[in-house]
Amino acid sequence: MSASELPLSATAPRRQIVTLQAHILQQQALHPGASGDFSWILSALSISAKMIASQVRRARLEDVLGGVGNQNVQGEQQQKLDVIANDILLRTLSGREGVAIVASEENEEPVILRDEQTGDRKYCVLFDPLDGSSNLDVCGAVGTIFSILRQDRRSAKQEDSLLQPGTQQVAAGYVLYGSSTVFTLTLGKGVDMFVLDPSIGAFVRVEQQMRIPRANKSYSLNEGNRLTFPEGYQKYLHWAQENGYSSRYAGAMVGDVHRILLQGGVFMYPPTKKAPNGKLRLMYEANPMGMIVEQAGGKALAAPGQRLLDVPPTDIHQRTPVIMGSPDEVDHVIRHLQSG
Ligand code: AHM
Ligand code: MG
Repeated sequence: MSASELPLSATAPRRQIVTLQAHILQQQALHPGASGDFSWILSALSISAKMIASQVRRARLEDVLGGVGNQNVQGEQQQKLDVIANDILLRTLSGREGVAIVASEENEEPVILRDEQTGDRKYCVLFDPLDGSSNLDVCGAVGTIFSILRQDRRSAKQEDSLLQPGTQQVAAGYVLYGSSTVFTLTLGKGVDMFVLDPSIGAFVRVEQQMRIPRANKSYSLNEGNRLTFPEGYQKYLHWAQENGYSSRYAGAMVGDVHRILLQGGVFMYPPTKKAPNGKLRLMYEANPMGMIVEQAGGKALAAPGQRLLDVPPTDIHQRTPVIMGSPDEVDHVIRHLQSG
């Protein structure tokens, strides 16, 4: 049978099958001098994601839902799976030579893994092990968020090396444990998305160089706090409701920002009476998600004229207001804040 006689499906070019592992090796090949340290860190994050996904799926069967009875450093109730996910990430990352420091939303102090002051500069990995964990008890979306910085040897204390603005991130990403497990990654040159194929145990690339829609009439914030938002946000909500906007809020930033990346809209966590600086954490949530959104062509701000990635960190657990998403939708919010 000649090629012209084959059915179209047998000859038409199909999308290549590229796993996350292959993608990481392809990226490493673009840097011929690379030691491979960075690739090993990404592979630790991918293994952690598979382990956490499996724990999340089995949570009710294994009776690991609910709180552990402790509060974390943020004064919030720790869920059992917060602790399990944190432990998985600490254990996989601590085995990687390239990691100098890890910092977690769940730990008061960063963990210094390697203290050498000579040799190659290593990396710092910051993460929120299980974002939105209160959704677990109701099978709602939860996720892991991570940010990778280069160690800054000029800092007097090792842990001060973590206090770099979001513009210094060399990579960031999130894993969404939803109806499928999604791994979204930026290495500073666009955003790629992978979905876990449970039958082969590998993340397979489903999107390359993603672009966020320019606009979509959809906003995402906890409207229950509306009466304590600064006036500009209230004006925005009034305007949005008069103009036919929809409201969507998952209660997990990973779920909300994932939807906005694919369908457009704006995600916000404004200052409130209870949380005057906002609730979300700059280093573990705002910066990595902000980098993803910007790399996909969106905008990420803390306030009018204040790009999130430029906010100078003074404390690894500091909080910030967040406005991120489609460029036109973020502009609408900012316009109202400026007039507020
Ligand atoms: P967590 O990291 O302790 O789970 O909290 C962060 C989460 C975000 O994912 C989500 O957007 C927000 O907190 C929800 O908070 P609220 O219940 O105040 O709307
Ligand atoms: Mg969180």
